[in-house]
Amino acid sequence: MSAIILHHCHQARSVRSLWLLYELDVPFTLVMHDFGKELRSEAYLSKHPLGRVPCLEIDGRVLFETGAITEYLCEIFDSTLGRRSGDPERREWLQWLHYAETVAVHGASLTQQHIVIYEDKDRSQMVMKLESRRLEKTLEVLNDHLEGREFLLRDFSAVDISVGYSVFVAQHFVKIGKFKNLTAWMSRLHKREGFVKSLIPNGKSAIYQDKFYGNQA
Ligand SMILES: N[C@@H](CCC(=O)N[C@@H](CS)C(=O)NCC(=O)O)C(=O)O
Repeated sequence: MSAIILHHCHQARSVRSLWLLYELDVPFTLVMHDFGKELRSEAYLSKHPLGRVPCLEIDGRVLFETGAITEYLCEIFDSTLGRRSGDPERREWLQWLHYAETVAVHGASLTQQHIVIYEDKDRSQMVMKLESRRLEKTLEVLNDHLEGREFLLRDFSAVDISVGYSVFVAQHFVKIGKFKNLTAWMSRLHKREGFVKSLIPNGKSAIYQDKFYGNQA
């Protein structure tokens, strides 16, 4: 196995890959980037053509997309955090792995509206309202699923990492206090050393410095 390099921005989706690498307890090199122009450098674009994170260098090749990185890492390290083909939870593991992006796209849209767009006049009240509602609905589904459960599947797995990061972002835009199962699950996740370590700033600025509840219906 060749060296593993993870390209990461503080609080970005690459938290998922970082947290997973910590949980897998494998050696890797962390390359931190600022969220912004640094990702558009020629050097970085030669690795990730869209200039996004995460981007994983492994086996001398580049792999991007958090879902693919999660599947690949669980597979090559034969980890119990994954659910291999034949495992009764394989189907659900894949479902929640991809559901993490369903939650994340609403968070990304709200991040764009509240944080990336600087001028109030350029923001859309309609988009903010719609996206907040749609995000809240995705959280309600998780809250229902977590009734009577400690984790999304029979025990802690990589999908708790993937979805957990999405909910970390979501809570900057939606109050999650009313979702009792979800908040209890998030508290359990925050007790994991890998999650705590993956949220350490490491010299780069945070994307989420505020809560933005103002535009909820
Ligand atoms: N579906 C992709 C999304 C990657 C993505 O959009 N990452 C964001 C950070 S959360 C990014 O790098 N944005 C920088 C930009 O768009 O300039 C994944 O899961 O890896």
